[in-house]
Amino acid sequence: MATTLYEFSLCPFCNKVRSGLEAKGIAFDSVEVSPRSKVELPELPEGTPKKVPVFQHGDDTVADSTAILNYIEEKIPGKVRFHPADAAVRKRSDEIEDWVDTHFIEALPTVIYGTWGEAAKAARIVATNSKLGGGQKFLVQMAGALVMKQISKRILKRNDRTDAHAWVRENTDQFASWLGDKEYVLGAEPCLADVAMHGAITCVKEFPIYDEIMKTSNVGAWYQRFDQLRETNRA
Ligand SMILES: N[C@@H](CCC(=O)N[C@@H](CS)C(=O)NCC(=O)O)C(=O)O
Repeated sequence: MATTLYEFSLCPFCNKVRSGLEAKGIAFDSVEVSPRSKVELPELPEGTPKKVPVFQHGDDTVADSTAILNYIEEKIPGKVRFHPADAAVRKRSDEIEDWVDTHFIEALPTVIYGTWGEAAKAARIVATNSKLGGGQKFLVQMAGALVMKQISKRILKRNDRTDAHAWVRENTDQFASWLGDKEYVLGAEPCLADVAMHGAITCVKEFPIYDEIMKTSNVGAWYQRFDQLRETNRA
């Protein structure tokens, strides 16, 4: 059965789904979507916003990273299960997954596009992954860096923040305090909250903030542990 993830390389929500699929050992095709036109997207259920990630499995088309991860868990569970059997633990896993979406990911654009160096790097990654010709690629890089830097500024202002890196470090410390000395955030087994946080961090792997996150000792060790699981099970 055809299984396809439609994504942007620098989208944390897409990286969440990718981390889940890889850790479960599910084979899938990846389609990089053009950021403006999004022409590559398949037909979406009525009323669904034209955003990535979109996941197709046979005749099913699912949008929204959380809905996709829940769909995969139920329909194609693969080698590891991420829904805790205990209802209270499951509820906490969903809460932390939601915190990753609304707090951790909210801050990420400011450390991907916040400085000229970061914005130029992000624009380069986007242009490299797109199917544009050389001249167009250059233009996209320049215009992209400019627009992205403005977006980053707006996010900082909206959240009453001035130091992007300190904000992400604070969020990382929050996750670190939930993790404590456990192997995964809610115990010995990984859950959807671990998948979400692993995906979000993977999104910034090419950027300076990644090393800062890895220096938060229990988070660094936890990230490597999940990465190992992903490498072992990857299809
Ligand atoms: N709640 C959605 C958010 C998805 C989302 O915001 N995707 C962004 C990329 S990171 C997007 O497609 N933006 C394009 C647009 O809004 O035009 C999820 O969890 O998947």
